[in-house]
Amino acid sequence: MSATAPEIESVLHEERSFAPSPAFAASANFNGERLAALRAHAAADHEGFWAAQARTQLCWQQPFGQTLDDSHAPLYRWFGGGRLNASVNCLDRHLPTRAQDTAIIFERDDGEVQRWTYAALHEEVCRLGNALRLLGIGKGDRVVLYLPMGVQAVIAMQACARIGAVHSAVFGGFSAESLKDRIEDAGASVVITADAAPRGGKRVELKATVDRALSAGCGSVEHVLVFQRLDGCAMQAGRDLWWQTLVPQQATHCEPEWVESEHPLFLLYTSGSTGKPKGVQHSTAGYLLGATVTMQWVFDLQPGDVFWCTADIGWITGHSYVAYGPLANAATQVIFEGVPTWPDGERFWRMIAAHKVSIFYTAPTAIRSLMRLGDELPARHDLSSLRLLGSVGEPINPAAWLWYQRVIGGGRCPVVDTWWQTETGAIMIAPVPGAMPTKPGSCTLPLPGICAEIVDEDGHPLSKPGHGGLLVVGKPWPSMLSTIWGDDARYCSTYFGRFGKTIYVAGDGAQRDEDGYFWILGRIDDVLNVSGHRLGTAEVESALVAHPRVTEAAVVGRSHPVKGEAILAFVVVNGAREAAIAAGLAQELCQWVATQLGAIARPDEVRIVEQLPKTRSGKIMRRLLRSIGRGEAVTQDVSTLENPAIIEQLRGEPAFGA
Ligand code: 6R9
Repeated sequence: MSATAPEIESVLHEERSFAPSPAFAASANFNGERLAALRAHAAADHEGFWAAQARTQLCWQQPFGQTLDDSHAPLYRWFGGGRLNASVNCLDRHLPTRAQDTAIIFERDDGEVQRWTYAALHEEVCRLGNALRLLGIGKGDRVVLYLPMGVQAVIAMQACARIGAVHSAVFGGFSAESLKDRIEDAGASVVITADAAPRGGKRVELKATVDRALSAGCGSVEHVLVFQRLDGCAMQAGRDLWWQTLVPQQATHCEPEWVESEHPLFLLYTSGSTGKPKGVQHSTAGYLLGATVTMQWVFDLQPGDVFWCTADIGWITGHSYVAYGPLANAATQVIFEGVPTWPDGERFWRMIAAHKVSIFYTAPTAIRSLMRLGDELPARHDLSSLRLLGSVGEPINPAAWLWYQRVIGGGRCPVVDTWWQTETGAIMIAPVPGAMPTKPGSCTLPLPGICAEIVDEDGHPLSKPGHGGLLVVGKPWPSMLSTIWGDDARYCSTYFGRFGKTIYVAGDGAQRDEDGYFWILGRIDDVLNVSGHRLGTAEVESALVAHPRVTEAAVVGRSHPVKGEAILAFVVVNGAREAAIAAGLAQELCQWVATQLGAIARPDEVRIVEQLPKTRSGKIMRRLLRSIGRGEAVTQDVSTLENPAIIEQLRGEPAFGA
């Protein structure tokens, strides 16, 4: 593996560093000293550290005996002998002191606001738990959730956890075909859905999609429970039941099912670099521990905070930082049904002001799309309740980070860039904000008890700053996936097949700077090799979006007879697209990147397009772009594409640029 070209280091090594403001640091959960003590404990005694966290942060029906069983590594087993219930940890344990505290402030698409106390949430979870038991669901049975973003999704997850059932949430934007594959792989006996959902003023059909999935297979499904959110839908007698009929009839006491630590809490399907989506399986104890402690470490959660994570419940971020983490900590959180740009681009800012949100966690794609609307929109709202901002899901370019910090955070809120994955269960590399400086574009340092490292192609640690390599985790951690549902062999080969059974390979490239801070370069398959130089697509994209005319960019490699790989960039510009093309902006951008990063990074081609192809979770579909760039047929599953019509434009444009 060659070192990163020296020209690139200047951009990767952002010079700017932001210490927490004295006001933030003064009242933060962690100062430098406390964090150092935590790190020292974890470094000296990895298992003892996690055992202490598990004892103090979770409530157990039966304490665990063995902290970590590694006798079947990499099938690690945490907290053996212990028994607990996730829903008791998220609800019951708060009732003696916090029953009337607000758990959820739910804002619907149309602006209506509902408030749920911990007592009310507990009641509804118990009722639904009893309803599911009535339908024959018990410990270990799988329940697929195909629900809109909302309180019912959280209630459904908590109810499954309460009775020991394994939920598997499928994002509402997935097609009937994708839904069917997931239901079948999980062998689910019940599907919980809604008739339809409003989103950005439009209507999203859900039950009709479930009907199509079930008519194509899914023999395991016995019942479909339907929450009526809008005006109803067709129901199949004997199979389909209304939530509003069945659930209110149930008792508000529901005896929790005490489960072993490793009992699966949920499955979440995620796409890998090959083949069909994998059912990532998470445990009850270890997963819940990760979601619980990271709320305190990374989000500095404190009494009185109003936390808002904008992720949909269909993604891992919506599991750890909507359904479990905030509730396990007795927090008050905002849940939003709609989209950031409807009815206008002020929706997020208006909501932060209205609900006095103090901790806000969103994705770079949302930040960039709101940034392009201008500073005046957020300026119209009182954002002074904010004290911390978070980012997740993809590398955040320094320009977006700085805008977020300055315009949304008013310069006083730390920005925590959080690196983690569906598989890791909880945040892994991120600042502990009161205790250390942040740098725009860096997720900073691994959290205590997380042994993230960077290694070369042979697995040797890369200790020198500025050398790109593979991001790995050298020791197991509690919230790691237990396995891939029904496929231990695939689990072992996907994550532990490269450097032996103790090294988890994340699939991302990264490098460290002089302070040891981590800079994520993107997925390994997104790292380009141009003339023997390693170039992260993120670096080139960051350079492109630093140009005043560019609002978004996606970079892919395509094979080149001399250089090995050449760079193809797709960009979205502000202002009229046609005029930009006519004015030669594509050529200008090629030169711009060369100036910013060095000649080696000069794109061979820049295509100015109206939109980038994205999944509904906002991730750019790079594999699709690569196929297009190479002129190959599009063979990828495009069912999650938000804007399928864009393919023609991406493919059909004549070449511009150098
Ligand atoms: C939580 C989540 C995981 C992949 C991961 C990486 C990218 C996530 C990031 C980031 C740079 C960050 N990613 N957070 N890259 N900086 N702060 O998004 O899980 O959907 O499984 O995606 O997302 O490439 O490998 P998931």
